Amino acid sequence: MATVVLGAQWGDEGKGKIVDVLSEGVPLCCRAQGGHNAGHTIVKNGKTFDVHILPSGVLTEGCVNLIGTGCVIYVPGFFKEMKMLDDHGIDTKDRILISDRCHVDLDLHTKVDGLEEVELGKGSIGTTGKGIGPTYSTKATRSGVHIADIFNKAYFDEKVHHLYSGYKKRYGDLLQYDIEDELKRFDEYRVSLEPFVVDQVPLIESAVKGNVRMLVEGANALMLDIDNGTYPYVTSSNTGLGGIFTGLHLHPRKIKETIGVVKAYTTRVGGGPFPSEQLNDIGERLQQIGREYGVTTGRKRRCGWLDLVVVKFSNAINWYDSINLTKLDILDDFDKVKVATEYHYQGKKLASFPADLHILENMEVKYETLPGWKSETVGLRKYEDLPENARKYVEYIEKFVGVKVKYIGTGPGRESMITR
Ligand code: 2SA
Ligand code: GDP
Ligand code: MG
Repeated sequence: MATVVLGAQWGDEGKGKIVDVLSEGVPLCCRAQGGHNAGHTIVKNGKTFDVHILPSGVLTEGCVNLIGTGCVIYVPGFFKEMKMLDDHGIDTKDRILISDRCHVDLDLHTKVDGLEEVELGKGSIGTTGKGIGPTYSTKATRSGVHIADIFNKAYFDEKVHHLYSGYKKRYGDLLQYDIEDELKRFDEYRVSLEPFVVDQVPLIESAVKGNVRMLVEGANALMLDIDNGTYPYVTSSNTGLGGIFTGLHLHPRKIKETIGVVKAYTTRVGGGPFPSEQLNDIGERLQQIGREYGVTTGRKRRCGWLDLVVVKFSNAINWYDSINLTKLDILDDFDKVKVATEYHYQGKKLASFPADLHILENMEVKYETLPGWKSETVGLRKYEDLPENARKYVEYIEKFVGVKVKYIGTGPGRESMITR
């Protein structure tokens, strides 16, 4: 039976932390989509670990971690993370698996990511620059390379040459890319990658049939979903529940629960609509107190009040059984806290989060104001110990979204968590 952890906003809700906590005693932790654009921070025994492509169950002894078929993988980045863990004395032997159907994110894709962003000019997406969009694009146009191809040198080299010549036609000298250098590196990866690569189909099939407990870690978040997010300001994979089934082929009835991770306020990194963004002192304070910087790029994250229209929308797609409300402690010092509850356009309340960017830009956001709690919640582990107004905030969210807030984060460390 699987527990699925999904981001409910624009990412960086704190999925890494809850996955780390829940992975204790779980034999298999999987990623189903995304690449090394993701940045999941785990704080364990006072040490901070940032993982990008590796699932966040990687610090848990005995937990096998699978990078599933729906993921794209930048091989040098994978080895960099493995080295980081090794440097910290984390034993990953026989605990890391890569599906042979994952697509390979090449340096070529990274270069193209940069060029595409330049082409978009003012309308650029604000990608992480990690080649994610181009890799999923070449997968969809059937010109990409997947992990299995690496092990057939002639075929792999030919496919990369084919990709390169296509891009060269488009970008000419702007594409500063050394194909021989990249192919040479893959001659080494052909050997070093081999022990990690598996056929995921029988693996998942036997795990499902054997009732093996599984934890699935969503990367990015629902509002960045290629189909349901704020298109085109999204990432290039299905970050919602749907991506789990294509990226991992789990049996839908074997999903025990879906946990939506919701930050107690909202952040977004990169371009695109953000209705509850606070381009003022409030936004600055959230950014600073919450230390809101991108884990992959170091960019400052945009900040605003919790947007419950967004959370309700993401719940309508992901069907959360419970919510993990994170970073409640970051609001400790605010006199009052606001939550966005309605969007109005041309005098009418909108029924849901709109697809139309023009409406998103021109609509009015209505807020509910709740009293702050003005006392420290950092490290609290019991719900009863939360100040009354903090509990009211939690219960307001619960009622509005119609989903139980089962876990509440009160600090970055795995121990700073209330479970109800
Ligand atoms: P991409 O690189 O093609 O996936 O970018 C497309 C959009 O998706 C956003 N995106 C993210 N948003 C939040 N967090 C992400 N991971 C890093 C983190 C981000 C970072 O954990 O902090 O370090 O900047 C992530 N990855 C992709 C991206 O900002 C674009 O809006
Ligand atoms: P992810 O991409 O969803 O895994 O989230 P990130 O790791 O990118 O960003 C979340 C940040 O918040 C990390 O630095 C976490 O250590 C931190 N964090 C997670 N939960 C809490 C919490 O409850 N309180 C505080 N103060 N920090 C938290
Ligand atoms: Mg992140």
